[in-house]
Amino acid sequence: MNQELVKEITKMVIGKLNEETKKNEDFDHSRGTVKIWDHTSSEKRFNEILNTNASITKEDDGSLVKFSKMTRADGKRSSALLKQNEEAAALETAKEIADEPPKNLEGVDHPAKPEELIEMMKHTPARIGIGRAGLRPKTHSWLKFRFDHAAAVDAVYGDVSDQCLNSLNLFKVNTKVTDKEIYIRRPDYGRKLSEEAKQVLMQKCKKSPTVQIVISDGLSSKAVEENVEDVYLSLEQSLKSLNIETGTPFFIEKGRVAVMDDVGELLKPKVIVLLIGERPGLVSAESLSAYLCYEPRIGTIEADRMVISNIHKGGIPPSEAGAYLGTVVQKILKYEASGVALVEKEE
Ligand code: B12
Repeated sequence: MNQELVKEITKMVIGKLNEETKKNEDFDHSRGTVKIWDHTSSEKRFNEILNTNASITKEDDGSLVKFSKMTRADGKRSSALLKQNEEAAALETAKEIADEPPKNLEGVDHPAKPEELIEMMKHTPARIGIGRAGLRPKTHSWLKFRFDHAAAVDAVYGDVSDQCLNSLNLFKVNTKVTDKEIYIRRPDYGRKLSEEAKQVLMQKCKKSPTVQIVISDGLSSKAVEENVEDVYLSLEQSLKSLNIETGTPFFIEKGRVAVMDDVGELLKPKVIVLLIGERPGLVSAESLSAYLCYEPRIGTIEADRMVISNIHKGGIPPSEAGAYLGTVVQKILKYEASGVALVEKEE
């Protein structure tokens, strides 16, 4: 995203948050102050259904799945090209199917209460109101399910590209994990930096910064690829505008949340913000979380961490999340606490 745009959005969000803080001074705190984002991305789609499909009739043009034609310039199909093209075609077809808007009320042939069903569907991206064909799911929902499942597997097993890391000037260090299978079976290894990583961090990073930003692939490299640039740039901007100093950012490959304790022990920051890929679900495989902690050290308890989750284009918009995170850091610094301890001090 354009740097100027990130700056503008950050300014707007911080301004809005400050206004809301002022408004909230008279707020009934027994009702809680957590702001809930509108995280259902399906609303637009359902408004479209409501506007264009008031009669809710079954509409099936019966057309077959289309495969794009792929031939070499000379009209022949080499086996390598064939394989490559078939893979590309399969991916394209899968994408077409997954993106194809549903033709009727998600396949429910005779909904008893269509308005109520639409109302429910508006509130969740979950697979409700998808109908069935006899005992089985309909082809569209089955293919969409397979597509989303494959995206989740790819997100876990994929790697964050060097291009993505270079664009943010991040260098990479490792945990004690050697490969993805071990990463999945041994979360404890992902919570520890490798000996080499410790040396590199000691050489390259600023010591005792106020805020240390760390990025890790965690359980979704796709989440990092898709969102980290916007979150990172707006967070950086937000901290700058709040006059909060930051350390040297870096990327930890195959990390878990609690790896921040090792980083804290080594670099001694006041606050760590760890941007890490969330375990993918079947609604989104590209959701990023920000875990925060005041003075994380070996032995930090989970209750002292906090998380802002669901950062992606269908959830908390990445630029807004970055700006918001800056204000959370400000609060952590003010109370010198995070997690449950922060809530207790605030009361
Ligand atoms: C998996 C998961 C869990 C697992 C974690 C086990 C594991 N090893 O993975 C279990 C079942 C233990 C769990 C427990 C809880 N969870 Co949980 N969890 C998730 C989930 C589905 C994915 C998290 C993830 O991928 N993290 C990234 C990977 C790389 O992290 P990891 O290092 O492998 O595992 C660590 C984190 O998952 C972290 N963690 C997990 N949940 C929470 C919640 C909080 C508040 C914190 C600080 C940390 C934390 O603890 C793990 C061990 O260090 C998210 C949903 C989401 N959209 O993110 C909810 C989610 C993060 N959890 C949530 C909650 C509320 C909790 C609990 C407080 C529930 C409870 N009342 O007990 C506890 C707190 C646990 C803690 N560590 O303090 C909420 C947080 C809401 C918020 N913004 O504060 C989320 C967003 C779910 C939701 N939509 O409500 N959780």
